[in-house]
Amino acid sequence: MAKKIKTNQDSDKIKDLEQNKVYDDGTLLTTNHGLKINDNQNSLKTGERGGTLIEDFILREKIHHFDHERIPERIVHARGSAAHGIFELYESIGQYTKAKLFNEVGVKVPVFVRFSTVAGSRGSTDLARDVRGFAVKFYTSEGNYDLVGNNMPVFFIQDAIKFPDLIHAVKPEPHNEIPQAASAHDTFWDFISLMPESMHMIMWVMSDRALPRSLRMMEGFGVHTFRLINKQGESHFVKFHWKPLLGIHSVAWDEAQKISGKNADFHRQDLWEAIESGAFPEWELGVQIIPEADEHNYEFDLLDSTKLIPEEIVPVRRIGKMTLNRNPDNFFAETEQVAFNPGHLIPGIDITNDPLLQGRLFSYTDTQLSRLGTHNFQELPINRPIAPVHNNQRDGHMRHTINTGRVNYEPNALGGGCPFQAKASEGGFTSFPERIESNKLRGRSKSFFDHFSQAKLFFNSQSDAEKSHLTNALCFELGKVETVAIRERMIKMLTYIDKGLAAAVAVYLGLKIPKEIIPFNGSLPADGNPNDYNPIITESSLKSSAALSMENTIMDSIITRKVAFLVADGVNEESVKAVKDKLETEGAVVELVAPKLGFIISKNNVEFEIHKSLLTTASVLYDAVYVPAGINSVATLASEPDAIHFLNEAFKHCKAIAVDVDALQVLEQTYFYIKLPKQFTDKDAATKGFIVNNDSNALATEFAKAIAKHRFWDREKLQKVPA
Ligand code: HDE
Repeated sequence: MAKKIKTNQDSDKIKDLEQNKVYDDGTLLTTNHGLKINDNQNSLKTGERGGTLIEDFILREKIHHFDHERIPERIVHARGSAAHGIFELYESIGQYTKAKLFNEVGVKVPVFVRFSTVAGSRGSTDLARDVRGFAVKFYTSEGNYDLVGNNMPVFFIQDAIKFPDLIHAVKPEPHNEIPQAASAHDTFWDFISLMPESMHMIMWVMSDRALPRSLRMMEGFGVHTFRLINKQGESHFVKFHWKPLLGIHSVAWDEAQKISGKNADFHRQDLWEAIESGAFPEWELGVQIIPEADEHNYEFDLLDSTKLIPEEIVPVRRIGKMTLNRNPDNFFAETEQVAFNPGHLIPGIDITNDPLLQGRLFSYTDTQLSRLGTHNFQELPINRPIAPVHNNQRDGHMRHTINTGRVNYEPNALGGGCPFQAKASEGGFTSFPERIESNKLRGRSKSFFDHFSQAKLFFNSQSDAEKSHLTNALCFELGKVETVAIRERMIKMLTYIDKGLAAAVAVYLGLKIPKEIIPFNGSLPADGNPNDYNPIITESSLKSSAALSMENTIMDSIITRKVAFLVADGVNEESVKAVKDKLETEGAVVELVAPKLGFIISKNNVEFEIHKSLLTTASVLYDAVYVPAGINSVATLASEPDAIHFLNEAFKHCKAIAVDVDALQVLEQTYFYIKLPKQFTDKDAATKGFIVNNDSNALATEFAKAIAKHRFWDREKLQKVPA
C-alpha cells in the first residue's frame, strides 16, 4: 500500500475525509487534484486510431509535471548521499558554550547528514579523486544548527573571493565539458600552480584521503575556526572534528578508477546497505578549544582556512556521538532538497572573521534560491526546524504555511505585540561583540603568507606507502596536463614542500629535476598580480603529526567489510560454512561469487545461493577474498580466467587473500603466486595478508585479523601485478 503523504494540513484533511465518509486506503491512482483515474494506459483520442485531444487534462497534467521534475543541481557538491540519525552528547562543554546541544548530556538530537563529492555532476561517480562534503544539520530545540564541513581539515583558498575561480578551474572545461568529476586537467592545475596558498590542500587531495573506502570511514572537519560563547558572554575559539568509529580507510587509485566503472554508486550503496542492515555508521564529535587570549600564540593564523591545528598542539576532546540509523524515504524530497547553511547558528556558537567563512555566509541562501526556486525552501519537511517558527515573513512562491490573522508586522498592538523579540536570557541569539577598529581595505594579513609549512608537515607525517601514493597521484594528475609550462610551475611549487617529491614527479613527467629551490620573486598584491605575492617559506616547529597519517587509524574491526568467497559446484561445504560463520559473527558481509548465478551444489549436496557472478561483480567491490576447498570447485575456478583475474587484482590492491590448502591449485594460476610462491608458506605469511590453511577455523581467525588491517600496502613493493 502507498505510504501516507505528510502535509501541514494532514490532520484537517483526515478529519474532512472522515466527515465526508470518503474511503481512502491509498491504493487508487488519482490526479493532483484528487480525481480518481480510470485509465492510465491510453490518452483521450478521436477514435482508437485517431489524434490525441488537447482536452485530455489527465495526460497534460502528467506530462507537465514530468517535464518539470528536474531542478538545477548544486553548483558544487551536486552528487550526494544522505541519512538521518541522532547526536548524543557524552560530556558537557557548558563552561565554553551556552548551546543546549553541547550542554544537555544524553539528549538525542535528530540530525540529517549529506555526504558529497565536490566537482562532479549529480550523476557522476562516487570514487572521483575529490574532497568529500560532510554536512550535518542538527534539529535542535533552539533552531537548526548546520555544521557544513568537509572530510579534509583545510581548504584550497584563504578568501571567498577566489571560490568561483577555483570551481571554474576544477569543473569540466567550459569549451567541451570534459573531463567529468576529475581534477586531472589543464585548467585546474593552471589555477593551482598560480595559487601557492592551495599547496597544503593539494597534499590532502593528492593523498588517499580523497579516495575513501566508505563514507562511513572518513573523518569530517568544520574547517574554519568558529567561536563558542558561554553564559557569561566569554568567547573561545573552536575547531570541530568528526572521528569515525570504524577508522579512516581508503582504496587504491587504480581500484577507485575501476570501481567507477563497475559500480559508480559504490559509496551511496555502501551507506544505504550498512544502515539497512543495522550496522549504523558512527562518528564521535571532537572539539579543539582555544581561549580567546591565545589567538595570536600559534605559528599560523586561526582565521586562515589553509591551516589546521595539529592535534599534538591542541588535543581533540571527544564530546558526543552521531549515529546514522535511517535511510531517507525519498531521495529528491530529502537528499536533494536539503539546504545547508553555515549561517544556521544557535545561541552559543558564532562565526569568526575567517574570510572564507564570511563569504560562505552569503552564498548558501543565495544558491538555495536559485536551486529550490523560493525562500520558502525553509518550509520543506527536510529543512523545517523542530523549534517553532514565528515571524512576519510572508508569501512568496510555494508558501506552505497558512498564516492566520491580520497582523504581519512588528511592532504591533493589534496582535498583542507578538511575536516579541527574545531576550538573551530567553534564548535570543546575540552576536559576539567583537571589537573592531580598522581601515576599510582589500588585503591580507602577513600572518596568512606561509603556504608551505603545513604542506610539509602533512607530507612528512605520511607513511612510506602514503607518500608513494601521493607522489603517484601527482604524476597521474600532472601527466594528464598537456601544457608543459603548467607542469613546470607545479614542480617549482613542490620543491617548497619536499625536494624528493618534486624530483620524483619531475622524473616521471620527463622534466628537469630542480637543483635548488628557486626563490619567489613576485610582488605583494597591492603591486599588481594578486596571485604572485611573496609567500614566506618556513618550517613548522612540529616535524610530523601522527593524526595526519591513516596508518595510525583504528584497525581492530571487520564490521561491514565485504568478503568474496570464490566458489563453484563441488565446493566443500565445511570449508565455506566455518569461515563464513566466523566472519559474519564478527560483522563482516560475506558474498558467494561463482561463474554463474542461481545455486551451487556442494560436495555433499548442500545447496548454496549465489550472491554475485564473476560477470556481475569484481574484486574491487570487496575488501578480501577467500577460496574454499572442494576438488570440482577448485578445478572449475582454476580454469576460469575471471576468477584468476579476481585474485590477481585483489593482490594488486593489497587485500587479504585466504585459501584452503586444497584450493592452492587456483592460486597456482595467478601471476603473483607464480612469482612469489614462498611468500604464502612463510611463517609470517599472515602478517602480509596471505592465509593458507586446511584448518578452516584457524584460517578464519587469521583471516579476520588480516581483514581488520584493511590493506597490506608493502605488497606494492613486493611484486607488480599486471591486472
Ligand atoms: Fe561550500 N557551497 N562554499 N564549502 N559547501 C555549497 O551550497 C561556498 C566551502 C560545503 O550537502 C553550495 O547548497 C563558497 C568550504 C558542503 O548540500 C554553495 C565557499 C567548505 C556543501 C557553496 C565554499 C564547504 C557545500 C552549493 C568559499 C567546508 C554541500 C550548494 C567561501 C568547510 C552541502 C549549496 C550539501 C555547498 C558555497 C567553501 C562545504 C554554492 C562561496 C570551505 C559540504 O553555496
